[in-house]
Amino acid sequence: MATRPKTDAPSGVEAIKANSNYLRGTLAEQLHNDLDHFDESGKQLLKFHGLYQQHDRNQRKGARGTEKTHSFMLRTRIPGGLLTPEQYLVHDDLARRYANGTLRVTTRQCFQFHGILKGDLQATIRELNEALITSLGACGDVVRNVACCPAPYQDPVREQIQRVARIISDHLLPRTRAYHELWIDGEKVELAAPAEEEVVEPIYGKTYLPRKFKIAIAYPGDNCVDVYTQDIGLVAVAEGETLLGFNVIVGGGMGMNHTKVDTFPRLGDLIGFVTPEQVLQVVETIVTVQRDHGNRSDRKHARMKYLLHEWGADRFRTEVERRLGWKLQPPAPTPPLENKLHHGWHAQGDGRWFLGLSIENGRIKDEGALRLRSGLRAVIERFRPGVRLTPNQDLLLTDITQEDMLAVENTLREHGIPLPSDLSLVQRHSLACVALPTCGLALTEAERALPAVIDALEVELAQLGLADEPFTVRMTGCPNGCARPYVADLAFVGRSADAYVIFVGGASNGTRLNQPYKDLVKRDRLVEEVRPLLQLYRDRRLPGERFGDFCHRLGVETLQSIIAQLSEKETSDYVAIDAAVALKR
Ligand code: SRM
Ligand code: SF4
Repeated sequence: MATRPKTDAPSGVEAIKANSNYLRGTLAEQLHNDLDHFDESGKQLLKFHGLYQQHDRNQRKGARGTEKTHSFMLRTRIPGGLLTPEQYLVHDDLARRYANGTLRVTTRQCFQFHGILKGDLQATIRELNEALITSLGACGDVVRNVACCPAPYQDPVREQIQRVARIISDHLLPRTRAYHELWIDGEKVELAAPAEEEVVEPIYGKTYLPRKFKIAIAYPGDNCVDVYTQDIGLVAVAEGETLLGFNVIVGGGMGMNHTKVDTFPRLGDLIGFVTPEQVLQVVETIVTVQRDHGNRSDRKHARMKYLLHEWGADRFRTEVERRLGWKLQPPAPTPPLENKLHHGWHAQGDGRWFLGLSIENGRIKDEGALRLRSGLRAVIERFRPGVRLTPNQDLLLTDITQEDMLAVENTLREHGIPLPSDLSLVQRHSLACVALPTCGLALTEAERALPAVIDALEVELAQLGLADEPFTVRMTGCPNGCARPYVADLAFVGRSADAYVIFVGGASNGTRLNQPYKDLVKRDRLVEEVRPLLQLYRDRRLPGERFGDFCHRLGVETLQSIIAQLSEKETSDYVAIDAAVALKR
């Protein structure tokens, strides 16, 4: 696969950034006019402030010819997903007062509000700022929220990597005063790096980065952050309680387009090892390589993964080392990775406990008997636990004393909130992106569709005796890959009008991409199409083999031909296919 050649003409977004006077543009004027929305260049600049201009796509269908009503998605930036109880409660309050009454945990450990009206933006952001929460750089062509394993075990290595996540995130925040001028009237926010007198943006420059840029840190052996899917993935290397440093992985990314073969998901390349003292300098240097060499003319090829694809890891490493003036050490050995959910009760190691809750597709809301938002609020108001958001769209309640454990459980149950042990493994290991009705890029449903698909899968898995087999199931409403579907054991990726591509063969621990198995499958046939694969897996897997590993071992073509043979014969007699399976051992 070749990436498209660069042309010299910068994309339209580059001009908007260049002419914006460091993310100001005419946002201040537009914020106070009578319209419910911003113009095109305003829309682009708002992203850097953590805002997306949206409209309810459900309503558009019913109201052809009438003017769209605009509202805004606001994403807060929460390095490593760590929040105080007070910060959680501020989010909860604002969701009720200014947004649509829900909070959305994202796959990068942030919160999103949906449905904020233009007139309420300033008040919302100002109140977040008072709680020391920023939305600056949560979206836009900059380094986004830095993800990191959030589990609160009392372990100096975990504490250090969580600190490193915050340091990197804060260091790479845009330094323009535009955010504060616009939303907070010039007041100071403690999280922001100090403004530079001579150079407004010493790292980014006037045009920031060619595209969004993502960084995540994995704890040794724990890949809950999907470290290979990031622009920069750092895998902590430790000896006992000492953090030795990080293996550095570069050039991962998920986004693609179904019809453009020169766009593709990619896993990052391991290029070396750095010590804790070196890590910030190395990360900043990698960011500057992408700043200077990333494609600024074609936004479909502007992510750093395409630079890695074009240059190869050796040339990329050489350029990083040239800028550093010294060489990266060779990668250090690390334990095998696993995607840990951190669900259920765990002793923290300091006499207190944390409870990992499974939040279905990250949406915190009250609906029917499941009063998730009210229940979480009740627990957090009464017991004041720390709150940590996970990259699996879940939530950990931390620092709970042994005496309070039962009362916390009871409060949750009174609000109809299940504990992870009440849920099926397949539900707990599933993720869906937001998609309709708010995402402007969605081709199909995801968050609203996956629960019914999981219900049907649960029935199949129980019938097949596979209910205790953990595997990851991810659904997205388009191929951009916001729920990182291309590393899942099984994924459903939105294609067009209620039809999906089924992908199989990823690794649950995020170290291998899956492959398209079947195209254009209608939502109500997804589980039916997967059933024969699950049956084959049950009957012909190796001991301990995971579903994704099994599909990968056989390969998509073999799977397709086996399933075709089975359905032609309308029998589950495996004699004809066993030779093919045996060949793949
Ligand atoms: Fe994403 C765009 C939601 C994580 C790849 N993503 C969008 C937008 C902003 C739609 C848009 O551009 O108009 C979505 C907003 C929908 C809405 O209504 O809320 C959106 N992305 C999300 C979230 C909320 C999904 C979720 O359900 O949790 C995640 C927010 C993360 C955060 O807190 O920062 C989210 N997006 C991701 C991830 C996963 C990750 O970062 O670990 C990816 C794949 C990794 C990657 O970046 O390669 C991802 N989002 C994209 C892309 C494809 C980028 C590309 O390289 O092609 C787009 C489209 C784009 O940028 O043009 C996109
Ligand atoms: Fe929207 Fe596509 Fe991302 Fe889902 S994967 S949130 S549909 S951009």
